[in-house]
Amino acid sequence: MKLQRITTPLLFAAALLAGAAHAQTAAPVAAEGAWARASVPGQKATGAFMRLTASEATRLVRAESPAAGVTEVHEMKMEGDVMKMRAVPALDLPAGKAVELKPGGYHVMLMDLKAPLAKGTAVPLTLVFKNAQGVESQLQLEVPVSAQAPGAHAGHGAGMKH
Ligand SMILES: [Cu+2]
Repeated sequence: MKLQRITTPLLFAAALLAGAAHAQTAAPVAAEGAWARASVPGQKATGAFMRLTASEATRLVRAESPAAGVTEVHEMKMEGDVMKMRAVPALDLPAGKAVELKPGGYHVMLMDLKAPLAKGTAVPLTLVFKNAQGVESQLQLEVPVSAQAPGAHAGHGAGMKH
C-alpha cells in the first residue's frame, strides 16, 4: 500500500515528461526537391511542391507561411475536361513511401501573397503533421523560389495557372 502511494505520482510524472518530449519531437518526415513557383506582381496565389517521405505513418494536416495570408494543402485533378483544385483536410503519408506534391497533383497553395515570390529567393514554409495518436510535429523549410521544377525542361508546365 505504501509502495502504491509512492509509485503512482512517479508514474504520473514520467507520463508528463514523455508527453513533453513528444511535443518537441521533430517530424518523422523528409522533404526533398522542394520548390515554389515564382509569382508576378498582382498575382495573388502560387504553389509549392516537394516530395515527402515519412519514416513512420503520419498525415500532413496544415501548412503555414509568413509570405501568404492563407496557406492550404490542395489537390488538383481532372474532372472530365476540367482541371479542378480543392483543399484537402489531410494528406496521408504512409511509412517509407514517397508522396509527390507536384504541379497537376497535390500542392501547398500559398494564397493572398503579401509580396510577389521572386525567382532566386526562398520562402519559409512550415508543414504540420499529425500521427495516429494525435501528436503534432512540424517541419520547417526554406523553399527555393523558381520558375519551374528543378531539372525540368524549360517551358514545361509554364502554362499551368492557379
Ligand atoms: Cu491550389
